[in-house]
Amino acid sequence: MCDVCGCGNHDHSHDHTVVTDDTTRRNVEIKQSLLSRNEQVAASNREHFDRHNILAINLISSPGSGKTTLLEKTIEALKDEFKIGVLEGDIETERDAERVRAKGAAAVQLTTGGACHLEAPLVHKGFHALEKQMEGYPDILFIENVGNLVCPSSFYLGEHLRVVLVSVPEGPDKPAKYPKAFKTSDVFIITKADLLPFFDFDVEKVKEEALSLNPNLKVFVVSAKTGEGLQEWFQFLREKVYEKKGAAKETK
Ligand SMILES: Nc1nc2c(ncn2[C@@H]2O[C@H](COP(=O)(O)OP(=O)(O)OP(=O)(O)O)[C@@H](O)[C@H]2O)c(=O)[nH]1
Ligand SMILES: [Mg+2]
Repeated sequence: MCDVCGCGNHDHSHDHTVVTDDTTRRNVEIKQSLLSRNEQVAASNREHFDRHNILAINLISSPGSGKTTLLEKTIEALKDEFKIGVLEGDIETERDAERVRAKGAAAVQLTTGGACHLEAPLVHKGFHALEKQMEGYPDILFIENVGNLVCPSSFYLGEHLRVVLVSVPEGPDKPAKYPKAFKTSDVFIITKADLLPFFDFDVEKVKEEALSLNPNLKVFVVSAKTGEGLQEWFQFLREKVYEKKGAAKETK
């Protein structure tokens, strides 16, 4: 079992084999070394993105919250304004990459083969494959993490923005139960707003709870089905891309 996340996968880029009598101490050491290796590669990913003026966005949520659907809508809306690249994280299958490619974005599927989160070295490798596919660099890189509200919060990938999504049917208690996902994110998107009439989900209360964990969160309430809130999300992305490109010009 993975000492960091308990995901049952032994195929990480780290060594799980060292277990001595003092198992707890060793587990802590292994965890620290894995995280610090991840941090190093994440920092080099970030430098690479900055060098090429790429806005990198890491999407995290439970399985089925609507990450890929939101990406499909975003690609449809912004593909004529920006070059969009996607790294799709899943345990198995190429399905999400196929879905976003069908909307006109370049995409590389990253399959973890069991691990419940993406790590920076896999993103590094996937991004080089994406560069080849695009024969250049995207303006926006979306990284859709493996569906899971726990482990992805602990692994920085080099992103500029981390976006956490919760869909209405998941219930209103997610910020309180999974605080790290909200504390480490920049944006909180409540998805499937069209389903609000059918669930006990008090949007204002959920927002309040999330903001009490992290007052800097930018919050959106959207429905990919009705289009509610999507224009605000697209405008936010435009501003972030322009901000990034403006900052790059100023430093030249
Ligand atoms: N009613 C409603 N359904 C939605 C909305 N957005 C997504 N869905 C549905 O929710 C289901 C899951 O959506 P996905 O976009 O695949 O979710 P995901 O987060 O990418 O899932 P994983 O990649 O498996 O973690 C699909 O059946 C979507 O059609 C929405 O705004 N409203
Ligand atoms: Mg998906």
